[in-house]
Amino acid sequence: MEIRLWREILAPYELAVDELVVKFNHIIEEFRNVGEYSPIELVTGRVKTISSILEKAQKKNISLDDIEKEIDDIAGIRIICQFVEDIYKVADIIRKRSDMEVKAEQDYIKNRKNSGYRSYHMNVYYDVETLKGTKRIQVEIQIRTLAMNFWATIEHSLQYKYKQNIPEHIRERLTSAAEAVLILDREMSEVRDEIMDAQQSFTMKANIVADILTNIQNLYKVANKQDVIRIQDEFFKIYQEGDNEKLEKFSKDLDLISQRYRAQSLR
Ligand code: 0O2
Repeated sequence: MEIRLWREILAPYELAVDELVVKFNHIIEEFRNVGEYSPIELVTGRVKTISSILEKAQKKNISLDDIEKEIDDIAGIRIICQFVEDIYKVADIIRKRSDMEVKAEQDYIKNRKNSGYRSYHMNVYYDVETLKGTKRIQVEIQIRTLAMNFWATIEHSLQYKYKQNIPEHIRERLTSAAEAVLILDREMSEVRDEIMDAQQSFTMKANIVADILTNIQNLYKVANKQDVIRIQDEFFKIYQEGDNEKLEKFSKDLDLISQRYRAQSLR
């Protein structure tokens, strides 16, 4: 097949990956905007390279005409979570979406592969709009923890280096590293609530401070300058005390002051 034709075939896959990365990043933002912990830590996406598609087709005896039907990971999304529990929450979010239809799921966490590989895979259908109309794209979504991703990335590079024949002594090291990753994920889950609390209060504080600063900035346009400077000084004092409850109360009071000024300026 000509390179030009490959580009045409792969273009809708590029679009699907770009759109999905935006959508998953938006989920992170939605959680953080309401001061909630996001089960998604980060998202990446890629379209398989032509050489990698050809290699897989050859390995699995797939004819060029059947590539789009038979290779379901031409478009790939990787979702990285902090904790194993988050992976199942993300899978639930995906199942409930109306823009993705789940075709298959593989839980390589409960049933890890012989290599030691752990990850949750979801194969979904996703529609993209092109000049030729709607095109249904198969996308593979891999959901894993930061630790699982670390192991899989290194193992994948070694598989590539040794062309699937990793020497026995390295294989043994990888197996024990996989075991260490499993233990690390378990240990982290044990302190999950505490870590989540700390991260949530950090996000909440950041949101409150951002609200206060926006309010102060807007007050400069409508209120007496001396009053705003006084409010600003009060904010710095409370901020330095480091008491989140006081900061929250200050933010609520400031909301009321801002509303009053806004109402006055509309009269
Ligand atoms: P790439 O370069 O990541 O795209 P299979 O026939 O079992 O090898 P299949 O049927 O496509 O593969 O499905 P499977 O097993 O769910 O694997 C899909 C993808 O999961 C792989 O894509 C890898 O990204 C990842 N994966 C699966 N097993 C392993 C493993 O043992 N180690 C690592 N590091 N990753 C794995 P590709 O096409 O292999 O490669």
